[in-house]
Amino acid sequence: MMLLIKGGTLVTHEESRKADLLCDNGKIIQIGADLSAPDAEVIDATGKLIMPGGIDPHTHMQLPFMGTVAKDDFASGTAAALAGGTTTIIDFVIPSPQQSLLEAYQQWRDWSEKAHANYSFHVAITWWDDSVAKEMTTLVKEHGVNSFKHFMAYKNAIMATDDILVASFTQCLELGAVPTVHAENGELVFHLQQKMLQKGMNGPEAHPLSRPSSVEGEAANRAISIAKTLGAPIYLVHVSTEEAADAIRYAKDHGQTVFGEVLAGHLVVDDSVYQNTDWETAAAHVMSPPFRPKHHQDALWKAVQAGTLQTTATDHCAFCTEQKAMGKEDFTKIPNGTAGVEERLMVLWDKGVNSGKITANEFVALTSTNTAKIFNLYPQKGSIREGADADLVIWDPEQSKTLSAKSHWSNIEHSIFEGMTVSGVPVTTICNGKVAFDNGKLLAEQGDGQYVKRAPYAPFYQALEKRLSLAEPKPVDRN
Ligand code: DUC
Ligand code: ZN
Ligand code: ZN
Repeated sequence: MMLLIKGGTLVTHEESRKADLLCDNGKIIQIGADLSAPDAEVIDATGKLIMPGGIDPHTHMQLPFMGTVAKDDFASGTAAALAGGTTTIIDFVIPSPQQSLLEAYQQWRDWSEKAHANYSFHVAITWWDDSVAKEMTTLVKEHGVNSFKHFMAYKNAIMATDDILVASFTQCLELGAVPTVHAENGELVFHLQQKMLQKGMNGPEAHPLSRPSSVEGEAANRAISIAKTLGAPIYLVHVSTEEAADAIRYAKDHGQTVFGEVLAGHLVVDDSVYQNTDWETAAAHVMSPPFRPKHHQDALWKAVQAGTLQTTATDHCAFCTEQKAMGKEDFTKIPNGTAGVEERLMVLWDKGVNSGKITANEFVALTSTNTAKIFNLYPQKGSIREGADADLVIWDPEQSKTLSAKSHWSNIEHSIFEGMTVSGVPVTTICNGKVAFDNGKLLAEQGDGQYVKRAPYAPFYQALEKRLSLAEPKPVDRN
């Protein structure tokens, strides 16, 4: 059925203007003044903003992790996404060490069939041999994967050591895929965790002490240096410290292709949460990297404003109170993860746009367009133009809401944004040309979400190739 949205203001990463919008067959087919279509379902968007649906480049639905499985699966997690105006998530396939990448990818594709919203996958490189390189090629050429993830932390589990980073970044460069990193020095984390436990520090307050900002700074600098040496681009997920943001800014200033992502949580929550005298509340905030002392928030906002960090995400990885209790006697066993896929846009609008830190157009860039560009979904997604996918959010900048686990769609009993009142909320979310969420009601069905293939991103690879060929070493002619 056709969908006609009338009377609203279109807000994209480049402009804001009043226009009607007609969608059919999952696509935007016409944009203009006073459009009419007799058979269409009409939405009155007077006084509202119409923006590209959010794209969350970092979620973990149904992730098997630290001895349990994340509570939000692809059904509940994408329902929460739609409730918050996000129409596409990029989740992570994380093969166990020695597991075939293709086998793990197929497992995640099976799990994600029940998604209400669109989804795509990064694939993690957790081990290395020639078969991994071969399967990366198959994933890029046949399955629409154009990014690979490397955990520099989680020693004795999924940690990618330097030899793996070098081999995998080299293969990414060959394939035109983007290497991404979780930048924390896993050796230091392991060492500091043991030290904390030896001191009798076994509660959640020890978690941030085992992962200080220098642990992230070291790994960020190392990953960026490795990428620089190989001539590969690099994307740092969940940048949470001034040190890592500085490393990205320095590299960009020196001509390197580096991208940085920041989580809504890291922008607004600080490390005082780990001092909460209620164990469950403190443990509910255990995620990695941890929430940081407040001055990092200021540095992150400045990095967002300066363009050092281009994307916002959530790392949505929901563990309930019972699961968190696995670490009651030992903080290193608390499953790492928090939710946020529903709240990201509202938090960023309220703390970013309402406070004057960013414009509405920059909000669109940060929540949708930049991710679409980096991971090669643009302009199909992340834009409002004829021919683009009809993934949209209708936003009421005047409406307020108090965020709470009591009313969120995630399957867990706590929220890192508990009690925060935000102004500016999504009222209707349109996914693949259909109203998927409207005024508190989920209308999408399980399976409505579509798998989104992503081709390798030619433009920045072409630029890199040119740069690399200019820098080709030449032997000295001694004749
Ligand atoms: N950090 C988390 O908090 N959860 C999942 C994985 C990660 O890196
Ligand atoms: Zn991570
Ligand atoms: Zn993550």
